[in-house]
Amino acid sequence: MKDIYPSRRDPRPRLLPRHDPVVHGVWKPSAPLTREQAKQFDSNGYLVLENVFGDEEMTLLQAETGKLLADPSTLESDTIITEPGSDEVRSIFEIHTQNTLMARLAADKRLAGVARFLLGDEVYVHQSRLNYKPGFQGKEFYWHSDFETWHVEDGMPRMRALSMSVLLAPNTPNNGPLMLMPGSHRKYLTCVGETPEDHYLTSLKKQEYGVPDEDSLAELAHAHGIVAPVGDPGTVVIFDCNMMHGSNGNITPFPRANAFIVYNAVSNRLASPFGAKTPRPPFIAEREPKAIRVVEGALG
Ligand SMILES: O=C(O)CCC(=O)C(=O)O
Repeated sequence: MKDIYPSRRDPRPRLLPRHDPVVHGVWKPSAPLTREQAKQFDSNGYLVLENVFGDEEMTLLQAETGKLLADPSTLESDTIITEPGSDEVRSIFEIHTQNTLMARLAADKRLAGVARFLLGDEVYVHQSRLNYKPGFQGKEFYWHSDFETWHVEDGMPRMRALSMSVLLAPNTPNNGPLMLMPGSHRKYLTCVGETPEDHYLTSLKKQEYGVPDEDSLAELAHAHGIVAPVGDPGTVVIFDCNMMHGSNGNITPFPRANAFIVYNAVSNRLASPFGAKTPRPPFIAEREPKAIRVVEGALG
């Protein structure tokens, strides 16, 4: 397969054109987003939906994710990533296959229905994770485009995927909310440096390859600005797979827990990695897509 998004090959970074649409579905009045929301997602590359989940649903989700953190013994040990330099849980991967409520969340029409529309196809969960970012100990996530990594290390062919971050705790200006460069999804920034073998063993704590260079980041930030959407539990932040994003560490006592569900179009299933010898394991990148059966109604 021809690589239209080559990265980690050249000694210098480049800003390449995007060859794929951002909104793949055709808007009609029955779409799960308004025409205005679809346009916003197209031009900004992200969308914030408030009060998607109600208080009772959030209580359930918070209790369940709290249990996962308090007693991770029920989880596959590989899927638990600790913070660099401490035993605090940073991320738990594959939450949608390890927990019934998380599976139900991923299939929920309010998320998966919107993903189906934006991606213009049936969708499956490419990756899911709980990013905990504990008070005082939660470290940053450096700037990156998810697509760059998913393309190079997992073999995702095209830009036809998106992430949904479901806020489980208040995300405030202070506790390391997600930061985005609106509009940065329209160009593809290549990175420098060959991918080492089993890169994921270290990159999930702190990424060192597939990291954009500072000059290009500065150029993007000056051109597009940086936003950091905040919100209460039950808010959902949707962002395109090629959005430049990251977040600061959390030195407040207030944890910032978010569940991320990544949806990919079924037609965009993974090929061989475009820049790594072996693909990453399925708990990070699903290689056998099964279209989600979307479920309607309240969680629980
Ligand atoms: O949780 C965050 O703030 C950012 C997470 C992120 O960018 C990632 O996991 O790829």
